[in-house]
Amino acid sequence: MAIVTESAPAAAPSTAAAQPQETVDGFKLVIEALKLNGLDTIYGLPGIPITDLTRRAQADGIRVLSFRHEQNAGYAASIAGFLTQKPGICLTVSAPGFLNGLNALAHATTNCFPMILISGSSEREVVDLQQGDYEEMDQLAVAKTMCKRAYRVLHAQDIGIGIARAIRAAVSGRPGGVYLDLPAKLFGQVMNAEEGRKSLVKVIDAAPAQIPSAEAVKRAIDVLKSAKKPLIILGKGAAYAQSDDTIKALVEKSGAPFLPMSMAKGLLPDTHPQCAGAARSTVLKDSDVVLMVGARLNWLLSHGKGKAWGEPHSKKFIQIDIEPKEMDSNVEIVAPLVGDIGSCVTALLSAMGDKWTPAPSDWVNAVKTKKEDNIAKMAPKLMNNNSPMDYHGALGVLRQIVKERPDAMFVNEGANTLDLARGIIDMYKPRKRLDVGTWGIMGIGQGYSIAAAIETGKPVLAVEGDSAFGFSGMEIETICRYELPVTIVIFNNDGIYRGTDVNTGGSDPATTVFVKGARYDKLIEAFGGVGINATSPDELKRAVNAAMDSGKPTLINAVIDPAAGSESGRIGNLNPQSVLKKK
Ligand SMILES: Cc1ncc(C[n+]2csc(CCOP(=O)(O)OP(=O)(O)O)c2C)c(N)n1
Ligand SMILES: [Mg+2]
Repeated sequence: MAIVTESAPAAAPSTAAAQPQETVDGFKLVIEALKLNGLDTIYGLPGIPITDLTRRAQADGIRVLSFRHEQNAGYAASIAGFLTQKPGICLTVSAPGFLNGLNALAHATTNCFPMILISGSSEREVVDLQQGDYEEMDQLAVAKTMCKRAYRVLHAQDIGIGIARAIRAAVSGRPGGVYLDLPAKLFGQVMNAEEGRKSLVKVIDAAPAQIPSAEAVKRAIDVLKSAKKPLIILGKGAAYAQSDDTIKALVEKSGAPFLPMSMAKGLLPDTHPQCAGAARSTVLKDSDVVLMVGARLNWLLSHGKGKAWGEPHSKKFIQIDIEPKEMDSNVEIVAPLVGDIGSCVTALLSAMGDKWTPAPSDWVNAVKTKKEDNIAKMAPKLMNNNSPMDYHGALGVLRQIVKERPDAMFVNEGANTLDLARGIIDMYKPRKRLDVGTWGIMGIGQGYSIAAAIETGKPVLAVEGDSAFGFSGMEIETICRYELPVTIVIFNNDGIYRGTDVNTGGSDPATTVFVKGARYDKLIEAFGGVGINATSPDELKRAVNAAMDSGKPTLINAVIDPAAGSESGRIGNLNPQSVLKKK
């Protein structure tokens, strides 16, 4: 550790004065604690009291990505956590910067991504007496309800332990968001350098394996054995686990159809013969035993009950999750398998042995037939060259591009733009598809794209609705500034869901429509990026290929028919309906 060396002041007692004293300050201790734990990237936005922390971190070899809004830095940190299994670090200023980052902290917690939001904060004494300090807020109290854990460090000698606790809390068990409050005064505190060095903690085995009990494994195997129509559902927890080969081996040995949740697409290729993505409603309805791997029975799976699941039924659920409280959250889980996904899948696989009878062929074939029918029905729609484009024509060419570039990262947000892209674009490798996640949140586009480029070094293709893009659009400057290989395609249909709504009560535009014929491509030109307007699938294909070949920041305005979308994409049924009939 490099240390600040200062001569003792002239007025100090005579013997001590002769010796130069090595000291270290809070800034340095924070930086060294992060580095010691392999945390080498910060996504943040400078200002009082953390500007010097960003400068000194950069000088000390930490990559500091400086954003235009903390929310986007936070989303970047959250997805960095998902991709690396290390907590993504977001750094903000006090009160308003902290609040801007808080959305991402809650998002990380909900999505089970490890992330640490580090915010500077104002003078404790003044804040606690509510005396009106600069950016005064009791941030720790506010953060507590939004994350797994929240900590504050008051003394330089506790920085090492504070950061160690934050790391452990973020990645162990079910990963999530952690808040770390660092008051302004902490950064300037000094202590003896040697003691400072000793106070740092390298976290050993931050996310310890959690082995399922033999009894739980046997119970799961017995249920799985009884299945006539087994189904495996892979969630983004399975993708996070980085146990790709083991999961593949389990799926293949079982012979069962599998359904990937959105961010688990590509864990096994969507083109795998057992993939039932194109026969989703059939497998949910008709399966008799469902093995959930790192997926939750939340709204995205209709809570495991109702029409979508073919109720009334006698389906049995086996669930692999590291969080015991996840079990029975929505329906009875007859075989809970609590542990980390790698250990649970390994245990299941070995308990299946060498003589496992694969899923019955009448079930496998029924799913296959349904899937092939659906794929055949979709195929002609994807080949149209209409101008303006519809979703299928535009996604048809993007589907081919992703197939030809399976290593590229794919970021996706919007309503129709999200739902249709998820169904149409096949993924071929794990952790390539990054999207709106558990909340269906808009605004992850540019933050995710930046982190995806930084963490993987791969080109990024981001496909975003025009509304979705707007939530983080200013970060195209960040993308240009760091010269990241990001190609953004905006599906521009002039609005939220559609661009055709009319206000029936006055002369203002309808609430869901935007300026017609907007040229988003021109925005990026302001920052030296490449802007292209694409009006047909052919043009779109040429533009995306050129952009991805060049590696230059590019924004493509893809002109989509304003009438093409439907309300809320595929989840229009969630809009509340009044008992009063619509006139
Ligand atoms: C933070 C946040 N605010 C608002 C919403 C509600 N919402 C869902 S999708 C969407 C935008 C859909 O429009 P667009 O991105 O243009 O996609 P399109 O359906 O038009 O293709 C909005 C505002 C949300 N999901 N998240
Ligand atoms: Mg739109």
